[in-house]
Amino acid sequence: MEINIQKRVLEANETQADKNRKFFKEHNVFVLNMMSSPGSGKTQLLCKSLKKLMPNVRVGVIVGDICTRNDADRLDVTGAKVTQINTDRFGGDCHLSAPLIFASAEGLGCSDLDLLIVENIGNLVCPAEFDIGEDARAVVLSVTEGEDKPLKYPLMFRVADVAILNKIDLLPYLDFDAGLAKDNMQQVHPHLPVFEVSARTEEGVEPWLDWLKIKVFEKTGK
Ligand SMILES: Nc1nc2c(ncn2[C@@H]2O[C@H](COP(=O)(O)OP(=O)(O)O)[C@@H](O)[C@H]2O)c(=O)[nH]1
Ligand SMILES: [Mg+2]
Repeated sequence: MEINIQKRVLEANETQADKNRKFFKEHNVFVLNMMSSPGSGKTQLLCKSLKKLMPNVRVGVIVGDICTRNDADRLDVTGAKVTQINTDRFGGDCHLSAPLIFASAEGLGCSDLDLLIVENIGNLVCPAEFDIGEDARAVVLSVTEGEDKPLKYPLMFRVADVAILNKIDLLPYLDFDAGLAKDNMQQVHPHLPVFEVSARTEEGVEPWLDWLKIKVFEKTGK
């Protein structure tokens, strides 16, 4: 007898994700799920973004890694409410699941937030399969990863609502073709908005934050 465990795991996750959506709606908070490979610059981009958003936009962050609270420590200095999830206790899961997000969001407290950002575990594969009840998904690709990654890992780019091409300050030193990377993203997801940024120099960060602020306003009216 064949037991489809993968299907059951995803169904259980989906049930909790629906509860999360209700919880986030009740608290009138917009939830962004940020995903990428390890090292593409999620935490760095968040550090820069939060400094610009706060205190006008009240932001909380749930950050996931298998081990360490390094990223929470980096994000703490922004003044945002931050909580770290480590999955090594749960077998080192490579993604954040809806039940984990619910427990963390309840612990963090959402009633005083406008925006909750989830920095997912670095991985271009599994996080794309797990709905956490978010309002939008952002994928970050950095210019050192290769233009072909959207074609190799299409689901991540298909489920994304926005893409960020990070580390553009390094373009002069690389053969990376930013136009081709963007074309590849839009080949798997037509009309996907793509923002070219450098979390190091902050070039392009404002247009990306304008996109985000509009999304927060559209849901919360704040
Ligand atoms: N040159 C450059 N380096 C960056 C940029 N963004 C992040 N980094 C560096 O890339 C490395 C990984 O960044 P991190 O934020 O930890 O990535 P994460 O694993 O996706 O959270 C760190 O050494 C950052 O300083 C950028 O825009 N330009
Ligand atoms: Mg990080």
